[in-house]
Amino acid sequence: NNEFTSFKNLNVVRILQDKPESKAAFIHGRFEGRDEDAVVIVEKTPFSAETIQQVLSSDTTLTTHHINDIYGTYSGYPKPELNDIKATIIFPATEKHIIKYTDQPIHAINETGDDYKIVTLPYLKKQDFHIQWVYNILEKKAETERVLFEDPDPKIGFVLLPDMKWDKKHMENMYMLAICHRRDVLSLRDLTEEHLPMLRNILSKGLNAIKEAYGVNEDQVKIYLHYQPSYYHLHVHFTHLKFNAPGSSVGKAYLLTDVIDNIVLMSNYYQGKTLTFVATEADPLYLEFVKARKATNHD
Ligand code: M7G
Repeated sequence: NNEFTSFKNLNVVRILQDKPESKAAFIHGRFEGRDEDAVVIVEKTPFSAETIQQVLSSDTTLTTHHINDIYGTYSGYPKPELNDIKATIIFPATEKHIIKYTDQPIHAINETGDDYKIVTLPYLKKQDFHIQWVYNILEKKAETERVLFEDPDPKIGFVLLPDMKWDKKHMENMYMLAICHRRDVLSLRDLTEEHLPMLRNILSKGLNAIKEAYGVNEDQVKIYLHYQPSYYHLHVHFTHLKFNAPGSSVGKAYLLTDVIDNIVLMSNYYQGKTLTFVATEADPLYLEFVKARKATNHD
């Protein structure tokens, strides 16, 4: 069983990353009596219109840090139920998960179309990327009640549901995920004009569903693909424009509208284009590139 009701018996092995700016911590832990590793992510949740009034009430006690003229700073202790955190538990976690969440030096890699064929694709083929969770969603074995919209067409259809990064409480961090039904598209690199109907379908029906359900207008949604993704089954991220989601930055996020335009102009654009991605030093794909670059330098 991998559902937990508390952090009872969790021993912290190592803090993988502590990110004060996003008020989050990433922990490698082990549950007593269990052999496998766990990755635990804890984040302080944002304020919302409903909770702010309760936080700013007589139930919140204050202790003073400093007072100088008209300026005062305090620590505040609201009622425990207002101090909720968002916790993500990955259990059992693989070595890859631990690497993914460990703070490390990062490097940019310029992957040409040939690099993809010679280095990346062979590496992907020998990996197990743990996309069972994706198939569980597509086959309605998990998160069924969370699905917001589905187009069941096997060629151009997709499932739209909240990303696990979103708590669904705060519209301004809205984060939805569209997962296509096709299983033969690994990533952005595979896309050609053959996929245009699917991409346009995801764009228009995804935006519609989000507008209807959450009242977020299409000009307030950022829609993009990641390269490299963590999971090699094509999916599209829909986030609130105001939200600086992790991984929404240049060098990782490719706007869906740009992707469609580029393919319209040139069907094999993404097979030829040099794509720059950022990898951590311990990422096995980064190590494959180091090896490959060394080999060509010695030729
Ligand atoms: P990605 O671009 O492959 O990788 O996106 P990233 O994690 O580097 O962004 C995969 C997306 O799927 C991420 O935004 C994850 O938060 C999300 N995700 C991962 N898992 C395992 C789940 C899950 O089990 N359920 C849902 N709903 N989302 C998930």
